[in-house]
Amino acid sequence: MTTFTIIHGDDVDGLTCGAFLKRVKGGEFYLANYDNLDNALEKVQPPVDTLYICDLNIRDELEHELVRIKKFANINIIDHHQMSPELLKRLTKLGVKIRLETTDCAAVLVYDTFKNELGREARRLAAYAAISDMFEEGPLADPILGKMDRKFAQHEAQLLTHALTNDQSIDFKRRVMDELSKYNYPHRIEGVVEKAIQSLEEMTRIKESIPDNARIIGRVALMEASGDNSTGGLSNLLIDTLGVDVGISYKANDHYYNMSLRGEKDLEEHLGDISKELGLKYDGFGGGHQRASGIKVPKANLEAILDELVERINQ
Ligand SMILES: [Mn+2]
Repeated sequence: MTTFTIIHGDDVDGLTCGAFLKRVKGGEFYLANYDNLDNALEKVQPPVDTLYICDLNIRDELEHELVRIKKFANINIIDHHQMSPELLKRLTKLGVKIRLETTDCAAVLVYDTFKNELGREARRLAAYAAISDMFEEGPLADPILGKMDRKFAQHEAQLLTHALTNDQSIDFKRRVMDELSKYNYPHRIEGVVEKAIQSLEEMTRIKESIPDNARIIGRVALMEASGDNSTGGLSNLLIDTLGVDVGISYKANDHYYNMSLRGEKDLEEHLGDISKELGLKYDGFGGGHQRASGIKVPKANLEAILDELVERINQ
């Protein structure tokens, strides 16, 4: 069997999916993100006969690649991002095996799928992913965390979260995935503690820069991310620092802007749905969860989509 696995390589949830699949399936791993999933899928060629895709938003535009791959490989999708119901139906009919539950993080779903092979120790890693992805209340995550030393798990999880915020290099992400696949403790993975502290310091500096650089319009704050700063992190800090309901940050990348939207805990609007709709309307794409989503649009459309997002959320 030749297995190829594509995971969301940017965060703890995705890397934990990779760590689990490395243990139970082995094979080759591609650490992708929402932006380059199309490139990742193009890499899947014979003799690969089994493909796993985890923690990545499967968009309608990727369907043709899955149709191509299905001719020579079994496809398994384990995910917690919303997929359009029509696409879900078509892929299922094509024979793609899909486990999609939006109530838990992806690594908890992978854990649940392979728990017999993974063993009890894997629960600890599943907990890190749930904590880091903020899916602790998930119906599968909740009983896992219920028997755990909660603070111990939380601290280990957030060391990983912050270390990955600080270092998004492919070498570091692969190392984290490999060490997690050996069930190592995050604080024992070389560099994790130091990188986590650097990330806290960086977050502090960003918070200090927000009052002079953000625009507040009603319930929304907007700010451009600079340097290597992640847009998701900045959006959270906009809410944290300014007390708005929604933080939106954006960053130029070639001919596009990548945007991250984050919402406060009790937000009623569904940012993933709004992102999907407006992403398409402005010649890009978007999607995600209720309180955390992303959009990619051509550079020229930034102001227009920001205006409409602000208007939509403030209406
Ligand atoms: Mn996730």
